Amino acid sequence: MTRRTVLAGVLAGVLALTTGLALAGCSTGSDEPELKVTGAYLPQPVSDMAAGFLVVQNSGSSADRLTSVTSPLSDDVTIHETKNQQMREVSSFEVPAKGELDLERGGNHIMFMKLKQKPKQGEKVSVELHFEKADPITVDLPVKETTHNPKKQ
Ligand SMILES: [Cu+2]
Repeated sequence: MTRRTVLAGVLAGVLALTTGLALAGCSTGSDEPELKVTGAYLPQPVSDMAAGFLVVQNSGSSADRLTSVTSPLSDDVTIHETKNQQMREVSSFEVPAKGELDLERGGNHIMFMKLKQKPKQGEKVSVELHFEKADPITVDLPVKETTHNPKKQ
């Protein structure tokens, strides 16, 4: 081995070491939202409108926002909040860091208007959730009976 190759080897070792440290530092201080969807369902609709419910959990240390929802069920899908028993469209919902966004009966929900067909109990409705930072998430909402409410079971 020449002195030069020894030196190169030492340099490579130092580089590998510092890169390793940088990566370790990155994984502990991640500021990306880390999202997971649970408890999704859609009560069987009784008209040409339907509502969808789910929970978005964020285990990351950075907040995100649900900005829109798309679905093959309808070309008119919006996100609604309910205040004083009146619902209204909102432009986005916060998914707090180390927290969750709850879409539940009587509160925030996904609103499907002008349904292309009426899904029946036992079927599934696919939706794609779009976020400000995180990649879109596709979820299948199982169609439940019209009065289904997991909080009351
Ligand atoms: Cu609504």
